[in-house]
Amino acid sequence: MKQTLIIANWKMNGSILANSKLLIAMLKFHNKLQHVELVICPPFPYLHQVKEYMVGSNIKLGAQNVNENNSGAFTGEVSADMLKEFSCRYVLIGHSERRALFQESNDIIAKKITQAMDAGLTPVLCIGESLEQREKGDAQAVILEQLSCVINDIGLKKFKSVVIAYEPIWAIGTGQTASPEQAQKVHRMIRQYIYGLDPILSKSISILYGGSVNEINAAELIKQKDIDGFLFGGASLKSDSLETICKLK
Ligand code: G2H
Repeated sequence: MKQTLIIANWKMNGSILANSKLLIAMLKFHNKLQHVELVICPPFPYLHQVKEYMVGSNIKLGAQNVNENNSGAFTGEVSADMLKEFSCRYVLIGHSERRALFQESNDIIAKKITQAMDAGLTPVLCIGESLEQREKGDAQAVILEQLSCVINDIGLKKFKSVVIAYEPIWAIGTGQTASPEQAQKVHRMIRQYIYGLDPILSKSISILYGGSVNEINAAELIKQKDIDGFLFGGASLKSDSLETICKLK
């Protein structure tokens, strides 16, 4: 049975005190989770704190970003090897906030994925369309372009270790979630595209949904055939919401 993957993206939130409270709450329920892999992606300065709390638990550590270079004069940046040294297993790559605010192109995203994989991290490739693109009927083309750029760059063999997170930009942090039907339609399209490249991979690859997921809408979303888990932000900062979502399956 494929594990449900639940990834908490804390974004640029938290403090040592707030994180402690959240982590203590998580440690109370983590061992009751079945068939769920829970991953916490804190801001870089808190990786060590989260790592210390997670010792002996099944909760995994992830990062929110990685640089596309190995090492060198890239002030303010963090390499994949550094993340690995801090016990990260996962790294988010190409989140829409990074694409929009930090001008990350599909080419840069492909390079980041290569760096992550070379260091032994599992990349979580974030893709999704804007409201304008959706309204113009371009959503499918945008999503397939985001996917194919990476696959063409890294090759299908490497792509087998990638997790996909579909996050429609219009649903991120807006409180406006895609309906279960809307999300399923896109997830199905993504899986069919992968099927065309590799039928076995289309079954094994995890396709997560993200965008204003909360403890209320998650119940219907997770019932959709092609939704394998969540990447979520706001609700991951509330221990009750996080626990409810983790226990849905
Ligand atoms: C989308 C999501 C986390 P939120 O960015 O990746 O955030 O759940 O707050 O919409």
